This record gives sequence, structure tokens and C-alpha cells, in this order.
Amino acid sequence: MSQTVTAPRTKITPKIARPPLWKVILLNDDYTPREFVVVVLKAVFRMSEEQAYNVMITAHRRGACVIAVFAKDVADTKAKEATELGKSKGYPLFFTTEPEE
Ligand code: TYC
Repeated sequence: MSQTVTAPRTKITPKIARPPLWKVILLNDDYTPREFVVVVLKAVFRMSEEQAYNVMITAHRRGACVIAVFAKDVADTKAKEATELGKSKGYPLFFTTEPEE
């Protein structure tokens, strides 16, 4: 019993698919205190005081600010965690996610 093994003539380069990235977006509201927004940004997104202040003030002035990009599950988890922190204090603070183009 003989078998012929033919080596492929073209080399196949495996493509490693990168997970699609999702943006976490902070939305402005009229009720959450500025200092509390800064506390949440530092706690959940590991920002410095300065980074957190700049993101907060951008959302405050423009209505929204992109915080960071993550794999979808990480983005969803962080947005939920940050929104829950606001909710636990009775604030309407809201974080959302959307796919990066
Ligand atoms: N606009 C809020 C205030 O004046 C502060 C704030 C900033 C709230 C950013 C949410 O995403 C936000 N107290």
C-alpha cells in the first residue's frame, strides 16, 4: 500500500484576526457632580487626575467624549461598571459603547 504525499506549492500564511475594537463613550448630563465623574473615570478606566478631568470637561462642554477603545466584552463591562457606580449614588451618569470604524 503506497501513498503519495504532495507538499503544497504555495505557502499559506495564517491571518490572525484582531478582535474588533469598541469605543467607550461618556455622555454629559446636568446632575452628576464633576468631581464624581472624575472619581469614576480614575477608578474604572485607571486614568490620572489630569486625564480624568480633561475627559470629564470635554464631555461637559461637547456632550460626549470617547474615553478609550477595548475588545467588545471589556468595553461593555467597563461601561456597565461605570454606569452602575453613578446609579448607586442616584446619578444619571451614563457610559455607552459603539464599534470603532
Ligand atoms: N454636567 C455636569 C455638571 O455640570 C458634570 C458632568 C460632566 C456630568 C461630564 C457628566 O459626562 C459628564 N455637574
